[in-house]
Amino acid sequence: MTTMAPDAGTQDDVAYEAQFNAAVTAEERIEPRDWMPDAYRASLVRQIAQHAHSEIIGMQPEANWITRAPSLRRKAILMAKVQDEAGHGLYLYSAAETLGTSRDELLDRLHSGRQKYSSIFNYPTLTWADVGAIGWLVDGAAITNQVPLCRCSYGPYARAMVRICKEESFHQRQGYELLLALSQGTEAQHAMAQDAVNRWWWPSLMMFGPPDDESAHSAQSMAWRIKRHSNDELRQRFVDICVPQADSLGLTLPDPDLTWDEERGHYAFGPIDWDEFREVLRGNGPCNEQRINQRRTAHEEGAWVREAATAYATKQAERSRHGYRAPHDPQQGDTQEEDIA
Ligand code: FAQ
Repeated sequence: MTTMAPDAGTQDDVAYEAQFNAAVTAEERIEPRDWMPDAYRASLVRQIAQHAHSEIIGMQPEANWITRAPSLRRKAILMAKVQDEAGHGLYLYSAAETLGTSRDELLDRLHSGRQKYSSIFNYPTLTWADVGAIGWLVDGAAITNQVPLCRCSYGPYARAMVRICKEESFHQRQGYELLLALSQGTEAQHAMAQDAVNRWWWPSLMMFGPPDDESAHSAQSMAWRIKRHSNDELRQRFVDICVPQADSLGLTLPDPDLTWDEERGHYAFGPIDWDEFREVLRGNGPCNEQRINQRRTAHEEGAWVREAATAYATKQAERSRHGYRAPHDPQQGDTQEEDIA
């Protein structure tokens, strides 16, 4: 889409809104400098920021196991995965910044509890098998939810999602492979894998958000083509994918009501404990306090990095304004080598 934000008085908002709606209907991408309704901008900032917060808070449960990974190979894989999640946070905060909010402001909203992050990251990782269950189920749910976001109407978010989904796919596979190794291992390893799946299954279904009839944003987000499917549709898709995968893993899903519904062509599943979901969102999950405290501490302890990066950027900007690099002056320690280091 090419309609630029209007100069005052050139065209009224009604006409711009009509053009915006036509672009969305025609599956054109909305770009940062295009005109967009304030509510569209606000809803995108809300969703993208909460997604970014989920990625960086989501580093904590698995990072808990990096020092205790059972082999060098597992440790290298897990470190790469956790680093990817930091990267996803970075792409997403950058996408949110294109809508006119700063990363500082978004982090402030997270730290002060004004913005949410995914409920799933408020559960503890009790055993090594939890790393596998997170990869298989949590990343699996994330991919199911996020592949349609690659077609989101807002360009920067959609493009960020393409790369994120590729990486999530690797994450999901490593989790599946880890669980398979445990499931086919000793009796105790199999039991550990089963226990992890039992604990992560229901919270993974909650990741898709409240049921459609309680979802405040779905209808508008789908009309704007931010979301492409409802929460319940994606949840059902995830269940349908997981049932045969659990079978191949030699594990069971902790739901006695899970049965194939011939008529609908989907698996029927038991009731989700939405009271538990609401409690977690209110801050009363098993790890809410620990997660947010650790995040705030990490932010405070990283202040010196932000200050150094800002000082460096200011110095670089100063230099490029003057069009030259300062000559080597050992007294000032102002050398190119130091800059590179
Ligand atoms: N947890 O009206 P809806 C990952 C909130 S990334 C907490 O249905 P919407 C990668 C919702 O925000 C996981 N809050 O909302 C990874 C809203 O609150 P608000 C995150 C939730 O936006 C893997 C209110 O409830 N993924 O896992 C949850 O239409 C492994 C009403 O809900 C994304 O963020 C929840 N589960 O649909 C990282 C994907 N569900 O804003 C590390 C992008 C709902 O009014 C390790 N986001 N809420 O205060 C989305 O697709 C959507 O925003 C939904 C919610 C589907 C999450």
